[in-house]
This record gives sequence, C-alpha cells and structure tokens, in this order.
Amino acid sequence: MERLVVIDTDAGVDDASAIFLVLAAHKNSAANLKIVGITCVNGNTNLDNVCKNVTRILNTSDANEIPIFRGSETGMVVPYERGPSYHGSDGFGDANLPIIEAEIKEENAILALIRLAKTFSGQLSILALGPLTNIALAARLDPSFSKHIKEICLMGGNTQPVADPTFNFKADPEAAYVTLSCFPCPITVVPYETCKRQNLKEFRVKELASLSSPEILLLNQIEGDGLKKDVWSPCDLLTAAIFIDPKLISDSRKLLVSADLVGYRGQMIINLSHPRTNVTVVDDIDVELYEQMLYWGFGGILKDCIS
Ligand SMILES: [Ca+2]
Repeated sequence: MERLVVIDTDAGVDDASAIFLVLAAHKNSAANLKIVGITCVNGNTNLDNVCKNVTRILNTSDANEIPIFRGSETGMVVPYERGPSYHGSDGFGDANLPIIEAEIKEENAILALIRLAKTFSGQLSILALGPLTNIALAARLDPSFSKHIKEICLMGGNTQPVADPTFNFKADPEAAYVTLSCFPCPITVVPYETCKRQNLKEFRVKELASLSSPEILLLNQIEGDGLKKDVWSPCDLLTAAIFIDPKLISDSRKLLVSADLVGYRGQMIINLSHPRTNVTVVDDIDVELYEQMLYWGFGGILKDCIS
C-alpha cells in the first residue's frame, strides 16, 4: 500500500534538504510514497519565513500541487525566545534570494492534520522535522487524532544528558511530552547524537555539489557558509532518509522516553529499565546506503536504494 505522509516542518536549511529528498521519493513510483500536505510550524525561523521557505522548496522542485498549511506561531505553553538564528534571519541563510510570497491554504495546519488523519485513517504517516507544536495541538484538540495516525518519524531528543537539549524538543518541551505520550502508533526517534555521528562533508562537496538539479543548486546557495565548516550532518535530512527507507537503520533500541518539563527543559528522558516502550530510537545507520540515497535524491543516477 502506498505510504501517505504529511511533513511537519520549521524550514530551515536542513528541512529544505530533507523535503527535497522526500519529494524525490514522491515523484518516483518505485518509492511508493505520496506527500499529501506540508504543515508549517514556528521553529528554525518565524512562521512567516517557514511558509515562504516551503513555498520556495515546492517551486524549486516543481511540486506546487502539494498543499501547504500554516500552523502554530509559538509553543503550546511557553513562547520560545529565539536567539541568533542558526539558519540566518530568513531561515534560508540570508542568500539574497528573489522575494517570494507564501502560497498557503486557508485551512489551519492543525485542522488540516486532523482532517487528513481522518480521511486517511490508519494510512497517514507524519514526518516531523521541527518543534512538535502542531502535532501535539492536533492531539489535544481532537482526542481521536492520535488513533488515526499510522506512524511518526521525528527528529529530536538527546540520548545523552545535556544542559542544552537539541532544538526541536527544547523549543516546545510540552509538545514533545504530549507527542511522546499519547500516540499508540510506532514512533521512530532520530536523536541528535545519531545525526551528528555522521559527517558527510567530503561527500557533500565532492559528490553532491557537482550535481546540477534545481534542488542542489538552491541548497548550494542557502547552505552557504555551512559548506565551509568541517562537518556536514543535517539532522532533518538523515531523518527524512530513515523515513523513506528504514533499511538505513543499522542499530536501534525500543525504549520508553519522555521529555523533561522542569529541569533541562526538552531533554529526552529515557527509562532504560521499564518494560513498556513507546518509541524506537535510532542509534546508528548504514552510511553507504545513506550516501546512495542522497546521490539519487539530488539528481544523480538512479540507485537501487529505494524499496
Ligand atoms: Ca527543522
């Protein structure tokens, strides 16, 4: 059966690369995956920028038929005060791109999530690339929402105790708490440490940068100074790749996890000894398969990596 997916995003440079990869699967019948909507949430940049950036992503990939929905402008309980932006003031690296207007649907993202979940009950997957505000609000607004979802794959959480938890959980710990506590479906968590264990800098600048697809040309612009760093390991991109093809996972654990609301807010709390589990935490991946998928996804030759 075809996998139907809503991408929830706070795009974001690494969200852009992730969405481009899912779009490649969306366009390839062999991948058996269809994007039915993209929901925007405040996060890497403000919500206005997120909506514009997602519009630019779909324009670049000639996929404007996919509906974009505007979601939450702030956290469920505590407004997140954004510091200096990691992705530039526009979320896309301040690359002096042509001005663009957001092309969004009138329906709010949270209502769209509930509607799509009911329309495709038992078939809808969520790929969550930002703070989990939209998803948690949908779960709180309609108690039946969570029961309609087939699976969630999300980027977030730390497997090691840290004073400064990774962004997606820290930006809205209550939303992470709700999401981790009320969905009966399988949840795949791609934590920060797993993302940062992969450094594909050489592959990015030697292999991907030489491709000429519209998607990689935009990424070359918006990643900008990010390509001058020693490390290239976009968290959302790895999460999208794992979602597209779980065969990438080489090591994982089923665990009972939650989110800290009172101490280091947004730290993922892991109950190692509890017999109940609620997520699969990805600990390691097949890097060669990951590189093959990226090369394919960004316009290189077709590889047999999509099942
Ligand atoms: Ca993101």
